[in-house]
Amino acid sequence: MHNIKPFPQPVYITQPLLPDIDDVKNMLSTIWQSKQLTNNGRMAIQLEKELAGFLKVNHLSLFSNGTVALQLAFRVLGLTGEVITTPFTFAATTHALVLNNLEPVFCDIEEDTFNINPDKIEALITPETTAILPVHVFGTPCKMDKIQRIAEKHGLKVVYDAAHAFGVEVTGRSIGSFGDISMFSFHATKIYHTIEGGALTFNDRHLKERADSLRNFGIKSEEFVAEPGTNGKMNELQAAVGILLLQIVGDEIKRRKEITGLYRELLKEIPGISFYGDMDGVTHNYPYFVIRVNKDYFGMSRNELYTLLKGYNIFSRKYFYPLCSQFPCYKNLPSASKDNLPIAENVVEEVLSLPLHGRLTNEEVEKICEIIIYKM
Ligand code: T4K
Repeated sequence: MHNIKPFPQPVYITQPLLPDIDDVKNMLSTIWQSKQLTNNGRMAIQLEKELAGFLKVNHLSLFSNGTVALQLAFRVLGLTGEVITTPFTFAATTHALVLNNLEPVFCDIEEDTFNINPDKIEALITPETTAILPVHVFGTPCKMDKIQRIAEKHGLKVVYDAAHAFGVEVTGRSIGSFGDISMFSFHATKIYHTIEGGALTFNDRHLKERADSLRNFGIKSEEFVAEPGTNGKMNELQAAVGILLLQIVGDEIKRRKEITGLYRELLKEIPGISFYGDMDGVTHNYPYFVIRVNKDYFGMSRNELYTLLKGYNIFSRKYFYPLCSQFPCYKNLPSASKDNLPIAENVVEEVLSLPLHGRLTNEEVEKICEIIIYKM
């Protein structure tokens, strides 16, 4: 009855947004003429300024990637001891803490947003806690007001991992303006990218100055190195791609919104398949389309659906399975116990991210949904 053939070419979870190749060649020729390839060149300075405007933040610093940016954010704030964070995230979030000699303390997540549950943070605070590191998972904003109140009450810093949240706003306010520092990733798999790249955003100018120094070895002048820094600079080629993509990322988000709407429409009445909708007052960016698969009602587990789709050349992803707290390097931490993370442990077995990017056609989305609906 439903004779669906596999896609002739692999359909990946994402495909990078690419600038016009002739525009890239023009940018390259400008860079070639200037001979300035990196170290805070013209392109990087221009992109930093344009991005701060686009993201409506007071101060912004560019980095070679999001992970380095996050590691330096902790250094900028002088964090020590323990940091309360979510286990439901990409490995980089937790690794960035540990690479800075900070101990991750895992807090459970909310059932409806997959973000850190602020109601469970206070019980995890000890005299060693210096900060909270929430993640706006899949671009969904955390409960920033609650988190800020807890942080102020206990004298903690807040660093947001906003890797997925490019362009998200809450009642007109940039997601990057909450907390002490936010980190954005500009990796090729993100809505907006610089091939590899990242940024930190700040309200306090002094924090930006410190971050700028730390990304350039702590060098203040030719003859004065103030502190141990690293090499976290964005080069001119990355920045050039970023300048070009900033001009078209708005259209990418619009198209992703349409595709998300189509997925929601086609999958809305399938028993055992659920997903969340838009939030009131939030400008979303649609980075991932994530479904939750309840085997009892759908008749197939998340893993079985993942394998079924693969047979059709569709490469969905189990983001973020396994939980960071399940990694061999973290599973023995006291906060990594299953009892501490009941919601995260359950959610991570059921989530599946379906292909979503601006080049996906409606026909492709319809076919993906048909395969899911008929479990063919
Ligand atoms: N915090 C959070 C919450 C994050 O999600 C991330 C990164 C970070 C921090 C760290 O930021 P960065 O240091 O990366 O800036 C990808 C990305 O590598 C990673 O940046 C991202 N999160 C994570 C969620 O996804 P993988 O291992 O899933 O990527 P990969 O290579 O399997 O790519 C996925 C699909 O995308 C491929 O099947 C095909 C397609 N693709 C990928 C690349 C790289 C392309 O078509 N072209 C490409 O160039 O990690």
